[in-house]
Amino acid sequence: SHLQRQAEPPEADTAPWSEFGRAMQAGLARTPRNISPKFFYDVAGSQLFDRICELPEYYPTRTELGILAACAGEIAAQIGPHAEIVEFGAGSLTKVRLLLDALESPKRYLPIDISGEHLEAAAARLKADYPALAVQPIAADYTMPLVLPAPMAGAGRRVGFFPGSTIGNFEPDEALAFLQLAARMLRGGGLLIGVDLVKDPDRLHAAYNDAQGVTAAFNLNLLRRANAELSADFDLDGFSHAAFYNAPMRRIEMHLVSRRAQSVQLRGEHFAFEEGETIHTEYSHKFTVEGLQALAVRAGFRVGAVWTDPERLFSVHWLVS
Ligand code: AVJ
Repeated sequence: SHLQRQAEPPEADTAPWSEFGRAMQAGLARTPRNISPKFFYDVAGSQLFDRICELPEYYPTRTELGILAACAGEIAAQIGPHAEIVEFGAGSLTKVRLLLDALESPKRYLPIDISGEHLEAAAARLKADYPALAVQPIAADYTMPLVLPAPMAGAGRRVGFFPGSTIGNFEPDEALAFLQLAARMLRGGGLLIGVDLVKDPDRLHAAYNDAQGVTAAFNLNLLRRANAELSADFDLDGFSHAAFYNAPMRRIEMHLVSRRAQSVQLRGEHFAFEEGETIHTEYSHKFTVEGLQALAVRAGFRVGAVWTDPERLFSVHWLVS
């Protein structure tokens, strides 16, 4: 499940106000250039991300699944019976199954995602496997305040689920704002959140510079998408993938680097690139257990249990609201 990873329907270049188009145009006009990682996730980008999750170097997905499987009983005990689970940026709906299987008669599942169509299909499949569970997908941008339906009669705690270290994509102030929003939304319940931990920089570097080049393809897919949806003329061989660990900032940064001086056209506007000039495409912040807990407390949560893997690569936190 990942932040806004679902595809939006491609919009013709005659739709000048598509969100992607506006963001790309504004991002190219800025210095330094940047674009939000949420635009990675068109259909091709979502498929590339699924391949990333399977890579030998990309430990987060399988490590988090391992933690959820190993600690499901303890997690379920914290959450209690008849819970209502609200998932932020629900993707494949695989991780939540581990949770649902462990919970005592979960009452309702409310997956929130901006891509309504994909969400409906995934929710229907889930519903078929959990006939006793009320499944109510919500097509919305969860970084904006939204009103959740009233609790069902007899419902237990309302619990947020935010796995995958998706919070790492946010800038620190955005992460705080999200947690504040979640704390308000989940009052009387809690949040189960997965975050990637600070570790050996070589391990981090390898996870974002895989040998098969899938992460590079995922990054460059943004330019392919701009060409396809916005009639831009990015030369895909003219840019290369760069990902590095910024240790003082505790984050992986991904960029697209111009391999030569060149000009790119987007909707009649020309953007000049010098050799080596970059478009920043993603931050992936890494946390310490204490750092995440301090942020959660600032946002209005009370710190509960935390589960990690034996290598302490990844952590899953129970935050009480
Ligand atoms: C889905 C944001 C958690 O930051 O590790 C994976 C995205 N980018 N490889 C991450 C990603 C490059 C991923 N998140």
